[in-house]
Amino acid sequence: SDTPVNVTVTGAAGQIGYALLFRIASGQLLGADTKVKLRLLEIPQAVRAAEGTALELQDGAFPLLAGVDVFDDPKAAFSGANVALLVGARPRTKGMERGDLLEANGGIFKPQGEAINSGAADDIRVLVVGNPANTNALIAQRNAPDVPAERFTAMTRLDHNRAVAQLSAKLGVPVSEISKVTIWGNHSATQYPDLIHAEVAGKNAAETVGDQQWIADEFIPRVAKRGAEIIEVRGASSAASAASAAIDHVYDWVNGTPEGDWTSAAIVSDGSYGVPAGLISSFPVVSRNGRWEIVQGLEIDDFSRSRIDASVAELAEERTAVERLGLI
Ligand code: NAX
Repeated sequence: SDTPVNVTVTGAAGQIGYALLFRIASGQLLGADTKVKLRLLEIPQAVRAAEGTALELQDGAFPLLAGVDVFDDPKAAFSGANVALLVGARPRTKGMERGDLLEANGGIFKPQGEAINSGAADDIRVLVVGNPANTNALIAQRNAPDVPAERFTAMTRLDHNRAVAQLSAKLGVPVSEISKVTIWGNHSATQYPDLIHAEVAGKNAAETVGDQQWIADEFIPRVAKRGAEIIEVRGASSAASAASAAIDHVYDWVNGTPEGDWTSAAIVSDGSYGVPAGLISSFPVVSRNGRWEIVQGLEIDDFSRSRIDASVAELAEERTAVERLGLI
């Protein structure tokens, strides 16, 4: 269509933003037929840097890029937004307790949820990347009561892609032959990367690996702590891989997931798999007709049950904490 889609990106001057914006402008977020208009939100101190990135976006001469605007006011930035990528967040600094972290992020995601509620387009889709992503998404969602709850999601696609890549390396098979991997729960160290239902060239992955010890003691912690490994080796946190996962998440949400496979996304629970309704938790999902659906009917063994429960318990604690802070 010729009408551009409005894509709002927060934290636009950050390192994920820098990797993300050029891929959006090139058409990889929504598809090669869709024009996009970028709306960048930054805090006042970083607006000038975002304006610099906007100049570079102009210099890309992207045929699909219909314009770039920079804002320091959430109300203006989310006005008319069709897609919102909430990347900017308050990082945990030394000596900061979890309660302080949730409170600081509440100060960001509550007003952003309100701004989305009052001014975004009717078809708004929100992906929260900024950590703690699941609970930041919950704060934004609960402060946007007029927007269908299913439009708020948090990113576990990077964890999903990491799990696929680790399995591919272990078995020496291309990533294209791996399907049905799942990330359950919170985007945190408690997440559960699940290979029980995964397939490698159509065969069960866990059986193909044939080494439960490797899955429990190497695969799961490696995926869950990959962010720390990247920081150690690269000297900075994951940025381009996170941007790439955000592109994958929104592309699949809008365009659908391939038949015979699923992916992972944190979406509002409907109570499936014993995850309390209303929590924003990662599930195995497919996208059909522009909506995420939880894959139903998977058998959950005892090992998986205890891992899922532990991560979901952490999400429930975070929800209680933000309730007590009056953020939701
Ligand atoms: P940076 O610190 O490079 O950039 C963050 C940007 O957000 C800064 O430019 C800052 O000025 C801006 N910002 C802060 N508050 C804002 C507000 N209220 N409105 C608009 N902009 C605001 O961080 P970066 O490496 O880009 O990471 C961004 C977030 O992604 C972090 O919270 C990080 O923890 C999270 N991540 C999430 C991942 C996931 O899988 N869900 C993986 C990668 C990443 O760690």
